[in-house]
This record gives sequence, structure tokens and C-alpha cells, in this order.
Amino acid sequence: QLQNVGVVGLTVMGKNLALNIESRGYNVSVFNRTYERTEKFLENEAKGKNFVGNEKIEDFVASLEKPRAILLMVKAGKPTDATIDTLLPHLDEGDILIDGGNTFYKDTIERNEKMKERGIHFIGTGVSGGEEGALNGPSIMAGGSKEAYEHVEPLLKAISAKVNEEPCAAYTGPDGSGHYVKMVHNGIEYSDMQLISEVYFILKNVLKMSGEELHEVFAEWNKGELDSYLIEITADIFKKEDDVNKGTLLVDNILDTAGQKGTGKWASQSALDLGVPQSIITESVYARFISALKDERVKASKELNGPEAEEFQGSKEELLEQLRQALYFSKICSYAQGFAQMGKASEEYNWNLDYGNIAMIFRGGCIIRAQFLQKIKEAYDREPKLDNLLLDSYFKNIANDYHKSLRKVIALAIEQGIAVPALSSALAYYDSYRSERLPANLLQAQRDYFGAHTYQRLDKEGTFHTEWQEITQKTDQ
Ligand code: NBP
Repeated sequence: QLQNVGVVGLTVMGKNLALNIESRGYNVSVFNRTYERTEKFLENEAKGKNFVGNEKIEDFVASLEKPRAILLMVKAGKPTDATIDTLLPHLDEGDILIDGGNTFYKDTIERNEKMKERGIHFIGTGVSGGEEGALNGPSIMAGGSKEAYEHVEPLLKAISAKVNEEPCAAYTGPDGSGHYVKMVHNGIEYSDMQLISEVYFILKNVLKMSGEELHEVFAEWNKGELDSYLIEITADIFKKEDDVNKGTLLVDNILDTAGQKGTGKWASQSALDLGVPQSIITESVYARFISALKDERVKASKELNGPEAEEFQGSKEELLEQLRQALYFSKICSYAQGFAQMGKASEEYNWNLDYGNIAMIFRGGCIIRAQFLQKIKEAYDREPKLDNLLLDSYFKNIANDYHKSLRKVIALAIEQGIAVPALSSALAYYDSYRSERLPANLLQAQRDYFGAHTYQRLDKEGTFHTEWQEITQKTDQ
């Protein structure tokens, strides 16, 4: 009997996705470069289920019904190329390769081209939700051949997360679009986490909140506009006691040095390439970098002064509400940047991304899942060509009200010497975006002065250059 689907790569993600697929009624054939991994899988998690394991790649390919649908869950980069190279000689025209790894979108664009020449369909798929999501329902962002997508759509929808019974899996557009959307998702995940962490630090250091109080604040916030997975797990984290230092919280004993796998950085790099402002994600990446300078920071903390920490004199209730509003509004600014970035990429690569649909697939399974994604969907339903989320009626109302809280929170943090890079960059973005005039006129004058880069004028068409030195010399005389 031929198997319905093939899965290559049996570490955490591949194993869990394979189990997820099988649990939806598919027969699954599996392959892993190192055969012991396959054997272990078959002896343990897969025992008694509809799996077939293969030691040789040719047997694996031959075990699949045609057109073959093969999900690759191997390390991104060279391992993905190596896996494709071993598969290729055994594949037939019309077979479908789905790369579910965290692949750089430009690699997906290239592989898509190469596979097209060979008559193989290639689908670059963002899969979000980590280990748990892979097993029970991830968010799936598939880019590539539309025809092939339609063939595997029932499978991808079946294994994906569901929100109100709607699957969080969709076709994003051609070639690298799925992996691009996943990359921006990961960038947004960085900024969501950084914004929450900055607010936590104010709660802890200004309001001197205990773990129990922190838990209550986040649990309460999770019932309203901020309702999301990340706020929910943050509330949980403040309940976890430490097993080593009894009577303390685990979070207080964790080294304040953040790790990363690089996808947030990719999102920033792409924004720089496209020339779109992506300051909140970028500041969040930098915040991780500076956190990693722990030894230097410990030294510097003994050398460099900040303001004297003053006891907070204001109303705790008021500050709590300001922090909630600041967090929600900054989050909106971050999504406004993320969606604007996808808009620019869509133009650049002709992807024709559907932003409302993307918001819908982010609603379940993935790390940034949140109630407010429904609001983004509604915004794009109202105006599919929306320039910026902040201009939508719902988001505009929030912005026009909550920006005041964000200012108060940032001012407080500055007074107390607490770094809030992501919150600050959200406000700087907002204030820049809503400014009819910016000081770039002076920049243009400077550029024209030292480099004859020319400038345009407000009052007439054309390109101008001024001999600035002559003018200043004349004025000096
Ligand atoms: P890893 O990213 O650790 O990849 C391990 C797999 O890659 C193993 O099957 C390994 O085979 C195979 N592999 C390597 Br390494 N080099 C190879 C090569 N040269 N040729 C063939 N196979 C090779 O596993 P993971 O954490 O399960 O993630 C799988 C993919 O899913 C990655 O792209 C990851 O970025 C992505 N992803 C991960 C998460 C997450 O939360 N972990 C979430 C979403 C997406 P071996 O057993 O023979 O060494």
C-alpha cells in the first residue's frame, strides 16, 4: 500500500508534524538522514500507528502515492539543499516538496526556480507554534505553486490550528512569500516579547510588584484588549516558584541574557533592504544584543550614573492603566510596521499578499496569536489597500487616545533611568508618521552642501542645487 504523505527530518518539529498528520487519518512515510532516529521514532511515538519508516531515500520516495507530497523538516540552509539533492533523482514531474523549515525567503525564491526547471512543485511554508503547535496544530503560511498548494490544501488545513473552526493555514502567494510572512511573524514576536518585558520591568522596579501581583496584572490584562498567548504565558511565568532557591520565583533567578536564532534579525535586515521603517522589531533585536553584554553591563553599572531612583508618588491604579494602554498602543505600532513591511515586500516581489488573510492565520497556533488580530482582519476588510494600520478607524481611535499614556510611561522610565527601547521607538515612529513636516529638510541641505546631492522644494517642481559655501562666504563677508 502506498503512503499518502512523506516527512523528512525526525527531530522535534518533524516528528510532531508527522504525528499530527497521521492523527488526521493520513498514512505517513518517514525518512531521516541518520536512520537510528527513524528507528527510535517507529519504536516509540509512532508505535501502532500508520507509519512506514525507510532507511534508503529511494525506498522512501517509492513508498509514496503520486503526485508525491513530501514535507521537509530539516535544518534550514545547507541541510535543506542536501536533502533536496538526495531526493531529486528519485522524484517525478508533478511531485510536491514542502519546505516547512525556518528558511530564509530568498533561498526559497531560488529553490522554487530550480525546482520549476525540474518540473517539481515547491512550497515554502512558514510553520509557527513550536513543538507543541507542530503536534496539535500550528499556524501555516504556504507560498509557492498555487496548483500544488491546492493539492495539499486539505492536508495543511487538517493539521493546522483552528480558531472558531476556521483553519489557520493559507496560501500566501508565490515563491518566498510564505517564508517571508513567517519571518515578519518572528520579528513581531520579538517586539511583542520586548514590549511586554519593558512594561514588566517598570511594574517590578517602579511599582515594586511581587510575583503574585505581576501574575494578577497580566492575568487581568489578558481578559481585555491585550488578550494573547504571550500575555497569558507571561502571567503564568510569575507563578512559577524556583526549585533551587526555595521561596523565590524562577524568573528572578534566570540570567538576563537573551538568546536568538536570527529570524528577528532577518526581518530587520529585509526592512533595511526595502527601505521601510521597522524600528520596533529592530530595537527588540538590539535589546537582545545588549542583554548579551552581561559582563560589560555589570562593570558599567558600577561606573556610569543614572538618575537617583525615586519612590513612585503617583496613583498606582492610574499607572497600571497607562502601562496597559502603552503596551497595547506600542503593539499596534509594531504590527503597523510589520504589515507595512509585508506590503513593500509584496510590491517588490509581486506576491499580492492578502493582509486580512495573514492576520487570520496568525490568530491560532502561532506564538503571536491574539484576539486583536481579528481587528487587523476587519481593518483590511474595510480597506484592502490600507497604507498603514494606524489609519484604520479602529486603530486610529486607539492611537489618538492611548498615545498620551505611552508618553507618560516613557517619561517615567526616563526619569527612573529604565531603558525602554521598544516603547520609545514605537512613540518615535508614531510621532514621525503623524508629522506633516520632519527635519529632513535640514538633512537634504546638508547632503547638498557637502555632496551636491540636490534637493527638491516645497513650493515648486524640479531638482535644485545650491553653492552653499559661496553663500556662507558671502554672508561671512
Ligand atoms: P533541526 O533544525 O535541529 O534539524 C534537524 C534535522 O535536520 C535532522 O533531521 C537532521 O538529520 C537534519 N539534517 C541536518 Br542537521 N543536516 C543535514 C544534512 N546535511 N542533510 C540532511 N539532513 C540534515 O530540527 P527541528 O528543531 O526539528 O527543526 C526543523 C525545522 O523546523 C528547522 O528548519 C527549524 O528552523 C524549523 N522550525 C523549528 C521550530 C521550533 O520551534 N523548533 C519552529 C518552526 C520551524 P540527522 O538526524 O541525520 O542529524
